[in-house]
Amino acid sequence: MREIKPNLDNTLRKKLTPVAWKNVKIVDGFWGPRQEINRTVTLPAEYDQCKNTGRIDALKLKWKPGDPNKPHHYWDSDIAKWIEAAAYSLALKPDNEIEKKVDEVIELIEKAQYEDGYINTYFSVVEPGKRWTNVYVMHELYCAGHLIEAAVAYYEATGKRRFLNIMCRYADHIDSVFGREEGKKRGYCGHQEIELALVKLYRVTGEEKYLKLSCYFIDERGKTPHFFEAEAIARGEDPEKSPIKESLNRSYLAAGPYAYFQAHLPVREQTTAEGHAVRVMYMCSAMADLAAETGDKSLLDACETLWENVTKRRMYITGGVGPLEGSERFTFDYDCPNESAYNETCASIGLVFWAHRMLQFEGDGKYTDIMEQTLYNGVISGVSLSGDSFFYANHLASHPGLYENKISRNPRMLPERQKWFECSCCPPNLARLTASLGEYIYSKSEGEVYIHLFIQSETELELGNKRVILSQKTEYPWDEKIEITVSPEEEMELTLSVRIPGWCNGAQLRVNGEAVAIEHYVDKGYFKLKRLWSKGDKIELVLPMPVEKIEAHPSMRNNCGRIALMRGPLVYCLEETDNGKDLNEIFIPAGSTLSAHFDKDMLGGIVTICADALIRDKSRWENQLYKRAETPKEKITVKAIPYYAWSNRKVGEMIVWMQGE
Ligand code: FUB
Ligand code: ZN
Repeated sequence: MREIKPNLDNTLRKKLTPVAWKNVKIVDGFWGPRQEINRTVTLPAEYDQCKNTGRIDALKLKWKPGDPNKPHHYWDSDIAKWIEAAAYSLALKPDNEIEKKVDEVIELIEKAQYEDGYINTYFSVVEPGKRWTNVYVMHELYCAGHLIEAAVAYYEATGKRRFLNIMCRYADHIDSVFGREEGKKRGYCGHQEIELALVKLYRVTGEEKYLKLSCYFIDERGKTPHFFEAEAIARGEDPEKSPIKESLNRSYLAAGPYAYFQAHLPVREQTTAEGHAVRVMYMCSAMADLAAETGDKSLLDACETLWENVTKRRMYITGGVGPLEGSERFTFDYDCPNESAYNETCASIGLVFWAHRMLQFEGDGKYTDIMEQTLYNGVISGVSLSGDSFFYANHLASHPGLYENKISRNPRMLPERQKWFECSCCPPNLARLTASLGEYIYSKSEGEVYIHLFIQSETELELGNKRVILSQKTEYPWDEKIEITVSPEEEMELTLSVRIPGWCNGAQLRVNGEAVAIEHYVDKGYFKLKRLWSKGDKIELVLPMPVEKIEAHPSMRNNCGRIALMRGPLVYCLEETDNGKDLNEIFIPAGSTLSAHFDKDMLGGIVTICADALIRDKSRWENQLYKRAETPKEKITVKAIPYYAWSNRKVGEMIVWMQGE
C-alpha cells in the first residue's frame, strides 16, 4: 500500500478555505443567544463539573489508591475540550474570569508534564509505569489529541504560546515513540482524534513532522499483523483472550472485532461505516484533512465512499449516527430504530466536522446540506435551552414507561437531559462547536466567497489586496428571508456563491432590488453571482419553507408507513405536553393541512406546525386488549415542535416518525 508523503502528490487541492471562527461575529438571530448562553451558562457549569468531579484536581497528580475521584483514563479530554470551547469564546468576547481559570488549568497541565514531554493524569497516578502499553483501549493518544486541539485554539484566541509549547513538546515525545523506525512502536490509537489534532498543530506551527506523524497514524491503521495483538502479547497476554476481543467476537460485527476501532482494514479499503460512530467521524475528518494537505486523492475517495454509506444508508433524519446503545456503534444499512436510538451527540458533532472538511474541496452543497441538517437537529438537541443540561443519546421517539421502572437506568439513555455524565464527552464537545460556529458559515477561494449557512453574522475578508465586509440579516430558520450586504472598500469583481439548500424549491434572489433568475445557475448547490460589487450592495434571498412530509427509504423497517415533518432544515416532533398520550396512534392522512406559526413565547421562540390528524376512538375497546379492526377514525389537530427543543418541559412521550401518508 502506498504511504502518504506530504506534498509529494499535488494532484488534489482543496479549493476553499473556511473563514476562521475569530473573523466571524454572530449577532442575534437564532445563534447569537445560543452562543451567549454557551459562554455565560454552559462554560461555567462545565468548569464546575470538571472541578467538582475531581477532573481538574487530578491534574495535580496527588491522587492515590483509596482516595475518592479516581481519575478516569480519558478525563484529560474533557478538560481539553472545555479549554478549547473557552478559547473560542474568549476571542469572541473577552472574559477575565474564564481566562483566569483557563490559565490556572494550563499551569496544572504544565506541572503535570514529564521531562520527556509526556502528559496523562491516569497513567501518572493510577497505573504509573504502564504508559503506552495499551494504546488500543486506554485513550492516551486520544487525550493528547484533545489537548493539542485546545492548545491550538488557545494560541489562536489569545496569542499566548505557553500551552502550545507544552503540547509541541508532548507531540514531539509522541513522535519519538510511534512510527515505523527501528525501536518505535508501530501502533495507533484505538480512538481516533490525535490524527486531526496533529494536522491542526502542523497548520499552526508549520512543522511538517506533525503532518507526517498524522499520515503515519492513518496509514498504519488496519494493517496486519494487528498492532493491537502485538501490544497484547507485549503485555504478556493472549490477544484471543482479551475481554474486548472476546465480547466483540460474539457480537455481529461481520468485519471482525477490530471493525469496532475501524482497524479491520486499511482505511482506504473501508467501504462501509463500521464500529464506534464517533471514531468513524473523527477518522474521516482526519482523512479529509490529510487529503487536503498532501493531495492524496485515495484518501478523499475513501472518504467519499464512506460518506455515501453513512448518509444514504446509516444516518437518521436528524443527522444522528450510531444507533446502538452500549457499544455506541453503527450496525447495518437502514437500521435506524427510534426509541432505542443511541445517536451520541459527539457522533453528530463529528459528522458536522467531517461534512465541513468535505465541502472545502469542491464547494459541494451535498456536504453543506448534511452539515446543516445535523447541526440544527441531532447536534443542538444535545443541549437544553437553558444551556446547562445535556443529552448523550438522542432518541427519535420516547415513552416514559421505558425508563420509569427500569432497574438499571443508563443515564445516557434517559429522556431528560442530564447535568453531567460519568463519561462526559458530549457536553464540552457541544460547547466547543457552539463557540466556534462562526467558522462554518463562510469560505473563501480565489476571487470567490461562499455562504454556506444562513446565520445572522458579519465578517471582514481580505480578497486579493482588498477588504470586503459581508453581513447577513435573517431570522432563519424561522423565516425564509435572508438579506446579505456586500461592502467592498472599493468597487471589486467577486463571485459570491450562495448556497441554495437541497431541501428548497423555488428560491428567489434579488440584487439591489432586481430579480435574478437562479434556477439554471445553481452549481453543486451554490448559486454563483459574479459581478462588480460596490459598498452596500444588497442581496435578498428567499428560501421558501413550506412544511414538508418526509418519508424514509422503504428498507428502513421502523419507519415504513410513517412520515416525518420538516420545515426548512428543521425536523419536527410531537410531544405529549402538546398532544396528550399515545402519540404513536396519531395518523397524518394524505392531504392533511399543515400550517406553520411563529410563537415567540414558546420554548424560546419557535415556529410550531399544526397538522390535521386522525386517531381511533379508545372507548370502543372497553376492557379488551384486542378486537376486530373496524374502528372509525376521528379528526384532531396536532401540534409539532422542532425536534431539537423536545424535553425542555415535562417528561413525556415524543415521536418524530408518525404514522401517515
Ligand atoms: O471514548 C471516548 C469518548 O467517550 C467517545 O468518543 C464516546 O463515544 C464515549 O465513549
Ligand atoms: Zn459524547
